[in-house]
Amino acid sequence: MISSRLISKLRTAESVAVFTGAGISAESGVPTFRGSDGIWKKFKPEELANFDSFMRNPELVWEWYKHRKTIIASIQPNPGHTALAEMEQRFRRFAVITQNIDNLHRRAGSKTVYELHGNIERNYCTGCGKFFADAGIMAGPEVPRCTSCGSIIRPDVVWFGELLPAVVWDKSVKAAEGAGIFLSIGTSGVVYPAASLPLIAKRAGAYVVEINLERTDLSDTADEVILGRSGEILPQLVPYCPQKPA
Ligand code: BV8
Ligand code: ZN
Repeated sequence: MISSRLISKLRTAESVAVFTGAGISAESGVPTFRGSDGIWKKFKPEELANFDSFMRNPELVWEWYKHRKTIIASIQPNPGHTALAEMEQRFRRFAVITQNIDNLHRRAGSKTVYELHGNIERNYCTGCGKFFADAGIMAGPEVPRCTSCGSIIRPDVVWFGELLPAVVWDKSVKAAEGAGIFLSIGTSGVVYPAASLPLIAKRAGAYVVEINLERTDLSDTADEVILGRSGEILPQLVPYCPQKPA
């Protein structure tokens, strides 16, 4: 049930920023990090998603990323991703800021997508920075090496202890600060600095709405919390958005 307050905000907003986490991709079949099906449950983030562990045990980390690449290559965006792509057409300014590395927002048709934590479909050499597409990586040896300099190749994702891409972060903060409505969708809000974006939006005057299966650390910041599946809730918002400009 969409509140009358949110309906009136959707009807009049000039700009919308959407912040997504693993939960929006759960209905596509991508396991979340901390939910009951969470992938972190089997491993601790420190063991897998940080540079030192990677250089110490590239076999284990590559096994995990190849497993995830295989899952992501076999799935489709869900109605939650598609609804956001449709909503982007209805507002003057609309940005998706995602923590996800699964590329599903772009595959659903979203144009302005800020990937805070990188993209699992990209890989680069730890020695010379050369980029490598997945095909060669998946078919090659357990730990892929650069064809130019022989160094180990890594996934183009942001690991714990690594800085987020500066330009992407700046654009995400600006989108949060300029938003009339800020939607926080499918995230437990425990990973920083990403999880500071809802508060940044709120302080700048946005109407903050959390859409999540359960309450989280962000719930108290939100003006409104809608509990449920994003794949069911987001399509319900589309009819209340401004009509597509002629
Ligand atoms: C940095 C890429 C600075 C890799 C990821 C102590 C306190 C505060 C911060 C820190 C601290 N110690 C360390 C830090 C910093 C650290 C951090 O925040 N740690 C946390 C764990 C405490 N952050 C960093 O290291 C960041 N860098 O700070 O650098 C710096 C400064 C100077 C010098 C050097 C560095 C980098 C963090 C990036 C880590 N990389 N991913 C990969 O994916 O393999 S994080 C990873 O977690 C993913 O990106 C994921 O998206 C993200 C957050 O998780 P969520 O998306 O929220 O997923 P989760 O499963 O947790 O929640 C899903 C939610 O969806 C649940 O609530 C569930 O109920 C809901 N849900 C499920 N299904 C549905 C649903 N909702 C709706 N519908 C459904 N169907
Ligand atoms: Zn190289």
